[in-house]
Amino acid sequence: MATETATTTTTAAKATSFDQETPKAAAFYSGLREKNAGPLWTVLDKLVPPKPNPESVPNIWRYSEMRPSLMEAGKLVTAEEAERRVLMLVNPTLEAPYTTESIYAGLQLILPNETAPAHRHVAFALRFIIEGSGGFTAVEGEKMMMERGDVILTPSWTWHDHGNEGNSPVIWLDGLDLPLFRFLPLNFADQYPEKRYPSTLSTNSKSQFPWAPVEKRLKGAEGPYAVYHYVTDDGKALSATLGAQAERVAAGTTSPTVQETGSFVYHVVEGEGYSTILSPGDKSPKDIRWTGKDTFAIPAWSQISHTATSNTDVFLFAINDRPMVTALGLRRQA
Ligand code: GTQ
Repeated sequence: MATETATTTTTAAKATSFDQETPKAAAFYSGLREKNAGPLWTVLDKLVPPKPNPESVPNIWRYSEMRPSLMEAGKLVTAEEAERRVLMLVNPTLEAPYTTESIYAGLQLILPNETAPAHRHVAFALRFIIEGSGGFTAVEGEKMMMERGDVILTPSWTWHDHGNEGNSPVIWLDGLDLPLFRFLPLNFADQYPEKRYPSTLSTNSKSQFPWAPVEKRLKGAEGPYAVYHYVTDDGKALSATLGAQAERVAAGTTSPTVQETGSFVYHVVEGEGYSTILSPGDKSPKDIRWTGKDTFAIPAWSQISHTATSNTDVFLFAINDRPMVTALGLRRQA
């Protein structure tokens, strides 16, 4: 009790010293606003916090809820009209394009015979194919048929269009570094004059990472938990900004708790379970239950573990911001 009283007194005393209510202080602060200036001391603890303080919160977008909305979007607008028919996954405490502070994610739909016209932009994109066959993405002249579980890259400033030559909807998860361009407004984009950029079929593109070899690596790794970090041909992260990883959590087990200076957008490839997330803004951990094809966001510096409740192993895919965090010298792990 004594400690509590002391703390309260200290806080109150501290607040009083910045008191904006006194007419003199209020006049000073509003005078500063007119000069486009402000007193640092009223916000210093927020700007220079003792530990990372993301505003984003853990959130899940269940496929069972998102898929019907995608299908409705499919009736409302064509892929060509929309240019990209995407439902953005917007963090509840933020606005688009923030799925986390650093990662934008969305669910994109292409119906049979549609084309999402060719364009290019500085922003980097990676995609995880969720369902459908006969879909393709053409990247700078390389046409790649999309199969479930593929990761397909659209490097910065490469022409790309998407289409569907099959007879069922094709849906994938988009991951882009769009939030970066809110801080650095340096994104350029270009429309190609034709619907499609000329392309030829490629079956071994460096921009395409099929699921089978990744799954094989994860299954071949010892122990109940394994993580695979996607790398390009020359062993580098998938881009300068965003990267990707896949994980296996053995049936009935919980992965080790990790905490790092980066955020994630997870996608459940297979299995059922839950993630236990203690994000910096929360007092107690949250359990997020998931099943196949669900997508969930995890804020930076969260303590994270995954539990597989299915009687088969769980496979997870995740988009991370590790390349940009590392490049900026900000990478730390607890
Ligand atoms: O497929 O080019 O989700 O440009 C957002 C912006 C997808 C794309 C998105 C884009 C794309």
